[in-house]
Amino acid sequence: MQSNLRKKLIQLFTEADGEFISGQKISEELGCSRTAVWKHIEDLRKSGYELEAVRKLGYKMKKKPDKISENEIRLGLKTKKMGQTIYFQDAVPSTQKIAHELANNGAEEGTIIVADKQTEGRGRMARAWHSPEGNGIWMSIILRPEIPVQKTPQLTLLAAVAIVQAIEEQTGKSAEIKWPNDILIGGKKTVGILTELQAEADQVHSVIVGTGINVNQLKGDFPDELKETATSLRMASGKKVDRAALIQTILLTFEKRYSDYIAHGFQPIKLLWESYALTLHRDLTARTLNGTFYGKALGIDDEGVLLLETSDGIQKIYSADIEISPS
Ligand code: BT5
Repeated sequence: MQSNLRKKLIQLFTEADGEFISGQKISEELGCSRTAVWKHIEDLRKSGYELEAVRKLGYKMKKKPDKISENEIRLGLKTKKMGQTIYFQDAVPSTQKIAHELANNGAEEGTIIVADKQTEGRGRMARAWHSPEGNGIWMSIILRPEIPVQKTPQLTLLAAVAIVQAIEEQTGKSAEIKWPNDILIGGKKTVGILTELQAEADQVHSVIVGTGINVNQLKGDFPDELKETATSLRMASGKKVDRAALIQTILLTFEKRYSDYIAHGFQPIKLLWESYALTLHRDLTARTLNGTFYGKALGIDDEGVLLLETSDGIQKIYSADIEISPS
């Protein structure tokens, strides 16, 4: 099927929101014969759409396939900038890697790279990120903020706030942020964020915010070493979540928080971040490249740096793995 006809047809069904559309109306909107409409419907069925046909009433869409594609992300996307350029692939080594290449070649701000599966998904410090097919959101967003290099870690906190808000909106589940880059539900890791830079000493060329979200996995889908520490939105909410719709919600909340940030700086993000933070006022261990520190988390400063009250005074933590002591 010509891809723009297919797009139009999916859009019609999406707008109809589960109601019937007559064959006549579809053929008028698509500008093709009723027989051609029937053929297009058959093609959609072959790609996993559940469509019901009833004489005199027409067709209705009962279910979309649980598959993400460029079209699924684009149709119904309400942003002005984020996700206006979409690179979607079924499988990639890492969306971060592709984002770096595209950013180098001048990709515009808001460009997103999404894959159904990553074969070399990565976390911080070259750790592996488990990214199986069909169940998660593995996405990188290219940003080009005009901010000093030392402020870029704030974007990790901004992304965390936007994702928590989108998760709440879409699933009704509240999630908590563990400084700096984890989102947990019920104490288990559901989302990881990896922020990388292309910059010179005094100039940021691009910031690439990678997000890995466990969406529809069940416990058995996680490898043994993650079974006790990780969870998915489906496991937490008891319901399957539409990944394309969640991507759209994330892009919209991200766009809102990002424009707050560009207009008013970090302060509004900091307030929101604190309201979702799991790490505040708790005793914790921070493992950094410069050593391990124990203390109580006092909060974050205006740059997004974690302030830890240790027995030797207040220690600024710029980057670390955090372990929260049982309260
Ligand atoms: C992170 O690193 O949490 C950042 C993860 C970012 C992944 C996204 S996916 C899209 C984009 N493309 C990429 O290649 N990466 C980004 P870190 O804080 O270092 O945590 C890594 C640790 O989390 C691992 O060592 C595991 O213990 C654990 N882990 C790995 N996969 C996981 C998963 N699917 N769910 C929960 N925990 C996981």
